[in-house]
Amino acid sequence: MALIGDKEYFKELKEIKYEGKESDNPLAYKYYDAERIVAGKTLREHFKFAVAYWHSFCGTGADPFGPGTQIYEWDIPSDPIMAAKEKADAAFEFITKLGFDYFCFHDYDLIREGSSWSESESRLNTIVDYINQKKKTSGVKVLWGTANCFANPRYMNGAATNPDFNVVANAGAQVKLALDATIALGGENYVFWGGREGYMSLLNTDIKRELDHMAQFLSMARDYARGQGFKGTFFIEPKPMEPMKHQYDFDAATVIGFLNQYGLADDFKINLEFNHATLASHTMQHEMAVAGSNGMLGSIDANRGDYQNGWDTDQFPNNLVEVTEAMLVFLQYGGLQGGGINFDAKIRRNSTDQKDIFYAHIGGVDTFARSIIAADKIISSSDYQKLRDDRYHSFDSASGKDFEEGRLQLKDLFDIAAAHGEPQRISGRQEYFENIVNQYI
Ligand code: XUL
Ligand code: CO
Repeated sequence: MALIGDKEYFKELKEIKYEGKESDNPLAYKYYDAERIVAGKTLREHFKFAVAYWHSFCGTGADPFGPGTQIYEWDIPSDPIMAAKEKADAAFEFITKLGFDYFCFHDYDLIREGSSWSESESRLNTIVDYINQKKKTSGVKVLWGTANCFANPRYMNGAATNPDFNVVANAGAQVKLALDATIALGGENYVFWGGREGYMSLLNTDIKRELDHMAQFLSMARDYARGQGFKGTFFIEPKPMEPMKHQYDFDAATVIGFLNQYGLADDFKINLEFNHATLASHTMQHEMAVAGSNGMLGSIDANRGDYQNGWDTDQFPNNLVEVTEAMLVFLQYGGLQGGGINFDAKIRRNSTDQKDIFYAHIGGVDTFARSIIAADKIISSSDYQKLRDDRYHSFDSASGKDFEEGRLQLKDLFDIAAAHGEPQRISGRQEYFENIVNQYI
């Protein structure tokens, strides 16, 4: 694929191709053959892989103990428009070299925030026009857009849930512009991650009012976007904590309860992230099963946490057992509803070669490809599905079926129990299930 800008940023790298698992080339896909059909769809269609603009083109590796270590040529120009255009050139070069079809962005990943709403609006319009030209020539698309309503100090007490209405109004202004940009870029979805929607201390917080405000705000954003012709899905991205002590979108179950309570469930689904699931003391598989069984499995932010550290390390995924179990749930619920797999992941601070960001994405992509292939084989070739179904066999006929279909009363359970006596012990066979997963990886 031809490069779009005139300047080449990732000079050491060519397009990444599928070479198969026998290849020794570290800059090739070993499992991700985009056109391979698995469970009735190509891998490209299943995954809709996306690059996260913020990690790959903005985050330079800074942490609370020191500045960034990765120097981005495109961020150097002092003119914000020039810097944003160079960043877009670098981004499109990177995305097309990886063979990805999508990217995701926050508003001010695309261009630096202005000093007034009108300046920000005009900057966003300029970069949206520029990116739209690049989209046309490259075929790259927007999986989702979002607003960064957590970095600016004005949001220190929250955005939509801020106790000060003036801040809520500012968050509204920002989300309006981010929706405009997402719609203008043909974004397929729009995400709300409630970065500071929560509390640091309950002593100064009225939870009920804040939740009501959040629902009101989300309804207004939905109505505005629909009025502008946006047909995509809105996703809420759960996270239990960090930066706040407690965040309202704690986990999938909490978000589903909230969406149902406030009548938002028709327009909103869930964007789940591996490291957010583990921060909530869940597994990603758990979060996906909760969302999937409620028809809410919208999109995925792919990464992983660290097994010893508690925080959101956003490492690139490489755990085959974890991702294979997640892909079992993925296939069980028929994939994602409108979303895709966005690598919300960052290379480590000491990964400073240009190639590192390529190795990271290649590894993540191959982990997903290998895992879905394994999960599909587990479902189609092993006893897995039958073993699972058999555990519920007693509900398929007779009294069990009557129970499921609501034809029994509590007194009937008493009579059945009295007539049948103590049930036999039936093994859950967890270790057997675990061995099946390992066998097919
Ligand atoms: C933060 C996080 C965000 C969202 C988008 O933990 O995951 O990057 O995905 O705001
Ligand atoms: Co995320």
